[in-house]
Amino acid sequence: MTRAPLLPLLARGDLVLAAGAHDALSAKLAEECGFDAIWASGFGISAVQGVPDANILTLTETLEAVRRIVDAVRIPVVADCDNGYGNAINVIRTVGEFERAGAAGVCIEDNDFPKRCSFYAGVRRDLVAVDEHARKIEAATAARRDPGFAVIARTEALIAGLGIDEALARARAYAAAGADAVLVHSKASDFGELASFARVWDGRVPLVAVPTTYPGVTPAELSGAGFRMAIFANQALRAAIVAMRDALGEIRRSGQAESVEQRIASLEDVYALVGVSELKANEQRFLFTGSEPPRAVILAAGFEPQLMPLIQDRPKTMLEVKGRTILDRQVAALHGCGVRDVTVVRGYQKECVAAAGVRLVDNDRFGETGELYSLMRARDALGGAFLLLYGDIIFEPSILARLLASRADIAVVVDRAFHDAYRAGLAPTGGPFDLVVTETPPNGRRFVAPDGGSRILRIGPEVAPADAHGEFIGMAMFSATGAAALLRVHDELAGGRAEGLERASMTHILQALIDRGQPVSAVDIHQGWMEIDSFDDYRRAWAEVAR
Ligand code: SPV
Ligand code: MG
Repeated sequence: MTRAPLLPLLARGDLVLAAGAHDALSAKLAEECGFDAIWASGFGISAVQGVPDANILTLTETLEAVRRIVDAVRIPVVADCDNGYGNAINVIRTVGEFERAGAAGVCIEDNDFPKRCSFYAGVRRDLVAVDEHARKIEAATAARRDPGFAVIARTEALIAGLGIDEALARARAYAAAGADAVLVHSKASDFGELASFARVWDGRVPLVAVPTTYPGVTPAELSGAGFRMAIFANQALRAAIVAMRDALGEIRRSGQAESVEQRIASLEDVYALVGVSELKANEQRFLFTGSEPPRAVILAAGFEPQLMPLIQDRPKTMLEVKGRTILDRQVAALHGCGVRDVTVVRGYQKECVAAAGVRLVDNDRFGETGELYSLMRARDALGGAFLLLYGDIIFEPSILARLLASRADIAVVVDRAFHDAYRAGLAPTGGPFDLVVTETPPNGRRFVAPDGGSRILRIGPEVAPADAHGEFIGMAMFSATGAAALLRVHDELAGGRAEGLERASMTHILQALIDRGQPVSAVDIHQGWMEIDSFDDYRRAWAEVAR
């Protein structure tokens, strides 16, 4: 059975619009744009190999290209098989190969072997005798396994200057030999020649046109004249040439990619076209055994005016503490725990953010958005288990190791020292702090957390210090399930246009998860970390961090 048949479309009556494709990507774009079918163009497939359209490529090379196109789309693919790669005997193999490759049909033209592209001027142009081509068409119909596999006969009589009578005689002979449709090619600069042909055509099989040299013809004119399919054979290829030349020329002139950044496809666009999300899903399903390290996302986009002028020329994460930036310290700790896939979300003074081996993504709206928005800039890193780190904390690596050992779907590091300090009247000044209430409050001087960690009931700056059982330090881990829950709740809130979502903090989304019944567990620590929120913090960091 032909995978995506063309013949029912041709029988539909209205004009079938087919786009020429030269590879899988151009075919995907044509499908995305809503074309009914793909024309796997010999002209384009040759051009992308840098050779003329003159049977320079072999059957197998073209077949390979067609296979990739067929695999990339769901709509029917018509393979441009030039002259069938030889005589009727060669055609038998040609049809077998292209049918097995999943094409919806083949088009075989009456050019002699080797063919010359219809538009090349000043080249030899010989057609095979009408009877010989009719036998090739008959051989093609005899060779197909599925009667739904389309055999389109193409005559080059008008291209060769043989006139409408010859074109008509040939089209009739090919239809009589069993062709499902006849492509009448013309290189006239308007539709007049083909319209004249169509007027004398008896309509026994549908007609196909390739409006390359007469691009002004309208769909209504084509269908009014009796054409059932229009093939826009090479426009995508020509558009790509202009776009590539333009971008490359500009980059060569300016010496920077920035000059074209706004007019080229985003990387995300490319990822979507090539199915990166499917790749990730498959990795999750088939590769990860559960013991692979998670990815890490460091949020380092924000600007905090109270730290001026300390952060005048760099973001907080790039502040040095005893010769190493905070970011370097974090990345070293992550690497030390085997976490090598690290994404840093930068915003304020983004040009200054640098650390070996990290991937950088931008939140250029850092001034008006919150941590959640920053996190979503790294969305492609959230497809499986991931660690979240605020970019302004210094911590003992053992804390990271404890977090990584958690089996919870969502685990957040909670410093229980806050509770004791507050009780002792030593709670730090400043704030507001990201405080937490757990279901197992610390009880007196000694405390042992339940297996798997205490469940968190409330989290965020709204928790009053007097109620708090600890402080969230800005480190969390999400398993693949936890990450999926986070994205689900985010998308639900985004879909409902939740007010203030763009400004939401991490604790907002954690609380939203808790409110929806998602368990969030505490990994308890007792000190061992610092954040840099003020000059005092920075001074203390210098004083306390060992070299
Ligand atoms: C092709 O795209 O390869 C075609 C159409 O055969 S044309 O180039 O117009 O001949
Ligand atoms: Mg061709």
